[in-house]
Parts: sequence; structure tokens; C-alpha cells
Amino acid sequence: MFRQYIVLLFFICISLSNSNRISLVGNDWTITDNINHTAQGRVPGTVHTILLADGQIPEPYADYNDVTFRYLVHTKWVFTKKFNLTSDFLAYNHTIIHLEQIDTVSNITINGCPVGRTHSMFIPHTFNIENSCLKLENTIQIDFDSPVLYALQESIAYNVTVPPTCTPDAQNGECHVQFIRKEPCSFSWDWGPSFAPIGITRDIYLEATNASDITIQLESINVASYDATQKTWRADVMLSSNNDPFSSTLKFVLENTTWSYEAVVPFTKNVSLSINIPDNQVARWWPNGYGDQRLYTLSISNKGTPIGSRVIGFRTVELVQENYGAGINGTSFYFSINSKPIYIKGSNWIPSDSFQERVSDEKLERLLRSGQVAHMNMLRIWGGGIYERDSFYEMTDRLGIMLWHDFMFACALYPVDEPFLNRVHEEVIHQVKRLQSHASIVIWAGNNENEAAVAQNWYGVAPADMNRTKDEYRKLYVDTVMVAVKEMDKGTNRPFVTSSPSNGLESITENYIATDPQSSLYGDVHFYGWKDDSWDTTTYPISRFLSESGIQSMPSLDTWFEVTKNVSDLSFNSSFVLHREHSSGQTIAMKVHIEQNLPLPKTNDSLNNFGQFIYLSQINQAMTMKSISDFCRVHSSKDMINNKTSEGNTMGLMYWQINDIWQAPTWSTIEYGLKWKMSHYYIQHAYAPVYPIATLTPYLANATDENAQISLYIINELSNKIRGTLICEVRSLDTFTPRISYGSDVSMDSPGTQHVDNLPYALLMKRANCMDSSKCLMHCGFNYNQEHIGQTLFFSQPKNYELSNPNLKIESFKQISPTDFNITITVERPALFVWLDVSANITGYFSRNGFHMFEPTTTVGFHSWTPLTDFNQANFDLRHMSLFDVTLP
Ligand code: BMA
Repeated sequence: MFRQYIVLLFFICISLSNSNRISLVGNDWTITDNINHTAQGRVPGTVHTILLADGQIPEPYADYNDVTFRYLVHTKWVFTKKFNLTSDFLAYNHTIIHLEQIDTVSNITINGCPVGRTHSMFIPHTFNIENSCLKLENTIQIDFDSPVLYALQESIAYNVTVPPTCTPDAQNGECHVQFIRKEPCSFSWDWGPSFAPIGITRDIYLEATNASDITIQLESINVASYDATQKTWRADVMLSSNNDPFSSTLKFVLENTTWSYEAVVPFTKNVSLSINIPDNQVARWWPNGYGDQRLYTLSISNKGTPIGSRVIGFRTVELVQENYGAGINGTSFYFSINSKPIYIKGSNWIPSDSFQERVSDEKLERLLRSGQVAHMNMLRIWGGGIYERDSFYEMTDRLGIMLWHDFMFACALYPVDEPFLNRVHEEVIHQVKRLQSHASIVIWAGNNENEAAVAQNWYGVAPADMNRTKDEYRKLYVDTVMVAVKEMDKGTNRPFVTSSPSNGLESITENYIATDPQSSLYGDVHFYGWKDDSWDTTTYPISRFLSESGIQSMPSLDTWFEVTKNVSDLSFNSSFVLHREHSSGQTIAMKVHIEQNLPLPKTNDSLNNFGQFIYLSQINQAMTMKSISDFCRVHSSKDMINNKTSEGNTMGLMYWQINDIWQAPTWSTIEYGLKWKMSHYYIQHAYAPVYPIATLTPYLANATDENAQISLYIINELSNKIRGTLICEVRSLDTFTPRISYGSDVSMDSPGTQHVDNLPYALLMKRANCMDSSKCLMHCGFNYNQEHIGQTLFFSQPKNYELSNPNLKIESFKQISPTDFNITITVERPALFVWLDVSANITGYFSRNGFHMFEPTTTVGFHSWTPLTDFNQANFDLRHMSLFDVTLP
């Protein structure tokens, strides 16, 4: 039912605008900097991609081109296009130009008439064009400012310094990015280059109407809240018209249900109304792993003429932050979807390319499906990137990947003058309106790490300026961003936090800047432990929710060869590799971690040596990710809250980061070209819905330590009962026969964590005749409901094990369907970290990888993203290795 609407002003017959649209997209734009380059090219496009297509510059991602071609964005650019209009088009009396996205600061003229100025890539721009300016033959001219110089000028014009003024040297970046509403990481980041693109990046068109036409636009639909008593969903609908006041009879239809509703709506500027949809008409939308993702189209029409529609889903979202009761400090921080507490398994998402016009929907889909098949239920759209295109959110709705959506502010203080705040207000209103129909977006967050930056004074603000800095923080994120979000997103179905990390409600009680926004007893935490041994979880905080954590690794040799043909560039410490390492100290840290845990390459062949380092860095990252995930999952249960420290009940991990923006050493688990790193396979395993965990306490205890114990747990997220047997074997690497084996029946009637047993370590090792922990390890297998999942626990760092040649061989490689292949592998003795790889031309993923073999033969699947006909094994270039290979000279 509608909320009550009173008077109907007057009825007029609405002809839904007979408009005329002329697209300005095309290959016939001319761009020039009036100095070095003039080229013809395609819009949507940017300076770099147009010059590349025209053969004037090489691939910007290759070699040192990120710095060589920096001059391209230090200057002004002019984009022009000639276009014709018909006399019919010119007969309309009102014409606009619409730019869905322009990057960023520009001045637009048509036939010399001023049309408008743009300052933000985060809002679309619509400008009126004077009728007298248009002719049969026209020229549009867009004069772009250099984003780099614009940011500099704005920073100079601003009355105080806003830190950080520049990026760290290692990033080869640009300065003052907070002064321009443009993808923050386009000025460089600690995993990405600085290209600061200039151009028209989405649709651009002219549209003509007659001023007397009445148009009704659907602005947004939001499934705002659920009334459990009435059993109805409240959907908030926003409409607008250019020509009110008037009234209209609108019909709302929820397609594929019997529900529809008709009502007379009086229009006076924007119209907001709420409709109630009975729960019995719809099925719920569930996150990946918890049920189906049912989506419905809600269509609105006016006397049979469609106005618009949105695809919506029905789910409730609660961010539960409640006290635990006497003796336990802090509050919980977890998502409850449709009243079901959900442990979050996810990652952080960054832009997939510096040039969005070369990111295909297919690429986005493959990345998101790589998350979905790795059992992820949430991604965080990180605040240093972009608001993604519409199709991205359609995919996350469909795949059940919930989104934690930051607004685009990251790792900086920001200006707060009126024009800037007005731009931010407009941006937030626009983005929330555009995106709020999507069931997958379950939380908004004001910024990335800026509460922590203020609270912990990351940028060395003088004490005298601290109060002003705090006030400015609140002015931007509370009075501007939050107020705008709440103006648009009115229900209870999408919580808002001002920052990530924050202490949630506790941050609010501390006036939005908590003393320690990284407290492990409240809200979410970002933690990077690269200074310690990252395999050792005792170095991690036990937080309520870990929204960032991870470690770097190197991408594959295939990926390096995409950006350099110079083999001398390919070594761990080459100037080229170090040039691509944007976080100083991380290459050394990677090396230190590898040395702590793994054998070092012995080969003198430098390329082979680098290939092995890459493999080791990926093992290091994979083992780190597994450690972090296991640690969070073990502590997820409320029963694991430590009475002394109040820590525990970790209800999610979103590791840093799933995707890459270019080819470089980074924290990603998927390479730029979509190849999964070993860590992605480990995450897929560690995020399994039913999962055995084995831990040794103290970490890597001595075999004779009488106090040491092995704890065994089963985590179950399935709502059906599980019945199974957990068999754990103490093994050595010289034989397939286990030394001793321990079995336990497990039965779980509901989701949760079952602590299966504690095994006395010294006794176990004695019985296994394993007096040196580096001679043995434990391998467990959990068989339940016809499924099997394994788990390996090292008793010592892998570098301490004596490795002998397992004679790893590919026994057979068969195609079983257009997209799927089976590979049979044999070994003569146990093998650690078995790694399979295929040619760079084949994109897809193995059913597992980086695994250990404790049996003579095993079969691994390979799934190709595209169907492959004329299968030829040679084209695959199937490669394999295990840890033993690193020990070879
Ligand atoms: C966090 C993120 C990013 C950064 C990452 C790795 O702080 O929010 O800013 O890229 O760590 O350093």
C-alpha cells in the first residue's frame, strides 16, 4: 500500500517523451595535446588507450612505461568530434548532453558555445545545450585539464596543507590526489601504477525533447526493510519528472509473481513513495553457500507505457553489535542475513585495470566467479578505487557475493571546503541511488582507514591542528557522507559504518573517532603481520572481524613475460622487479619469510632461480592465507571467547586482496591475467563450508614437549546434519604408509564448530617413533556425507624436512567435456606443494593446486573458462613441480 497521498492536483495525459537520442560514442574522435601527439580514436577511451591503438605509444603496462609516459597526463588534452544532426532533431526545443562518466576535469563546448564544466569522475554529467548552438554540422570539443596539475593547483589554492601531500617514493606516484574526485589509486598505490588517465570513460550522447513533453524517470528502488509482524517488505521507490505538478496512475508489477499494485501518484519534483510487498509472494535472496539468489524484476508503468524497472532481491541485513554479558568486554560485530548469522569469507576488491575501458564484463565475471567457487560470500569494494559499472553489481547479485561498499576515500585527509563537500554530497546521492536496488550490497562504509589515520595521527598533524582535523573528519564522513546515505537509503536493511576499520557503534560513542579504531574487541580490524613469521598465528590479533590482512607474492613467470622481454629483468632483486614493488620493504619481507620457512633455490640458472623464488613466494603467501583463515575460523565461535582478554568470536575474514590492477608483486591471490596464484587455491580450500582444522600449540613445539597438544576441530556451515569420520595420520615423507593413525566419529546436527579432540603431542610423536618433529607431519582426512576434505599440519618448517625425489609425473591428461579436463599424476614417494601450471593462453583453474601427495596417484581437474575444441595437449604446455625441485642444483 502507498503511504497516504492527499490531493491530486490535476490529471493530464502523459505522453512518455518522444525523445531523440544521438550517440557520440565512436572511433572518430580526435585527441591532441597540441605538443607531441594528435590521434584519432575511440570514445569511450582515454589518452593512453587511444594513443596505444593508434600506434603512438607502446603498451603502457610494459617495461618502465608507467614512468616513461608520465608526461601524457602532465598536460592539457583536447578531445573533438564532428557530428551531424537532422532537421528533425533540431526541431526539438530542448537538448541535453549526457556523459555517464568523464575522467575528470574538463570544459565542454559545442560549436564554440559553453556547455559545462566537469570535476568528478564519480557522478554523471547532464548539461543543457542552447538551441541556437546546434546546427546540421557540429563540433564538440572537450578540453581536459591535467588531473595532476589540477590537484596541485587545488592544493595550493586551499588555505592549509592536507596530508599526505604525495605518495611514498616507492610508488612512483603523483601528489595531492585527495583534491580531485577521481579514482584515488590512479595516482598510484602500494600495489599499482600511476597513470592518472584522462578521457571519456562511459557512454556519451545528446538527447532532444520538447519542453511540453512530460517525462517520468525511475530514479531508484530499494528494498528498505522487512516488517516481521505484517510479513511485508517495504520497497522505497523514487521517481522524478521534468514537468510537474501533475498526477499519474502508475502500475507496479513484480514479475513472475501474482503481485501488482496500482495507484495515483501526484508529482511535485522528486516523488518518494513506499510500497509494501507481501512476503508470501517472494523467496529470499541468500549469500553464496546459504541458498539461492532469487531475484525479481519490479516494473513500473504508466497506462501501459513502461517507465522503468529494477532487479531486486529480498533479504534482511543486520550488523549485530551487542554486549556479551558480564565479564566480557566489547561487542560482537557480525552480519546476520535473513536472521541467520553468517561467518564472512571474503576478500578486498580493487580496480581490475588502470584503464577501465579495457576491462571486459567477461573479465569481471571470471574474477567474481573465481571468488564464488572459492566459497566467498563477501567482497569489499575498497575505498581507494572506483564505484564499479552496473553489470558488476548485477553479477554479484546473481553470484550471491555480498558487498561491503566503501565510498571512495582512502588513506588521506581530505579538503572540506564547500565546493568539495557539495561534490561529495552529489556523488553519494548519485551512487546510492544508482546502486541501492542491488541485494548484494549489504553495508556502506564512509572511507578506508581514515578514522585510524586521524586517531593514530598517521600523517604527523601538529597537536595544535588536531581538533580541527578531527572536526573536519566528522564534517566529511558524518555530516556529509553519512547524512547523504541516510537521506537516500532509509530502511533498516543496509547498515552504515563511517570507516573501515572502525569500532562500529563504539566509534560513534567516541564521537566517530575512537581512541583505537583497531581494537580487537569492537568492529573490524586491518592487520598486516609481515614483520613477524606470518605462518605463526600467535602473531595475529584475535579480532571480532578481520576486514584486511594478507601478504605479498610474486606473479608467475608467464605474467612477467607479458611486461618484459628482457630476461635480465627477471630476478628477485632486479631493478625492474623492484620498480614494480610499490611497497618498500615487502620484497625483503617476502625473502625473509621464505628463508624462515622454505628451502632456498640452489640453481645457478637465473631464470630458473627466479621461477623457483616465485613458486616459493606463492607457497609463502598460500600458507600465510591458510594460517590467517584457519585462525579466524577457529575463533569464530562465541565459545572461543577468552574470559581473560574478551577476545574471540571472529565472524569474518576479508583478506587483502583478490585481484590485481597490473603485473607486479602484490597481495593479490589472482594475477592480472586471471591466473590463480597458489594462495587462491589455498583460500578455496580454507573457505570450504565443512572444514577440519588441526593446530599444534605451542606453534612448532618440540617433539618431546609434554605440554604441547594438537587440537582438532570441525567447522560446519551447512544447515543439514553431517555425519563423518576424521582420520588423522602421523606421516613421514619417505613412505606412503602412515606411522600411526587416529580416528574419531563426528556428528553435527547444526552449523557451528566442534572441538573434536586434543591429542597429547609428545605421546603421539613417541608412538609414531618420531623424536624429531622435522621427520613427521600430520595429515587428516574428514569423510562426511559422501564428501572428503583433507588437512595437513606441519610439525616443523618445510625447509627442515629431508626431501627426496618423488618422481612426479603426469600419467594422463584427458578432456572430459568442452571445458573440463582430468589430469592423473603419479609419484613414487610423498611430495609437498605439488604445483601445476598451464600455458598463459589457456585461462581457467585446477580443481586443486599446491597440494601434498601422500598417495602414489591422484587426479586433478582443470576447468577452462572457455570451451576448447581441437584439444591438443601440447598447446596446454602443462607444467609441474614440487618442493623437491627447489633443492636441485
Ligand atoms: C591497506 C589497504 C590498502 C593497501 C593495503 C596493503 O591498508 O587499505 O590501502 O593497499 O593495506 O598495504
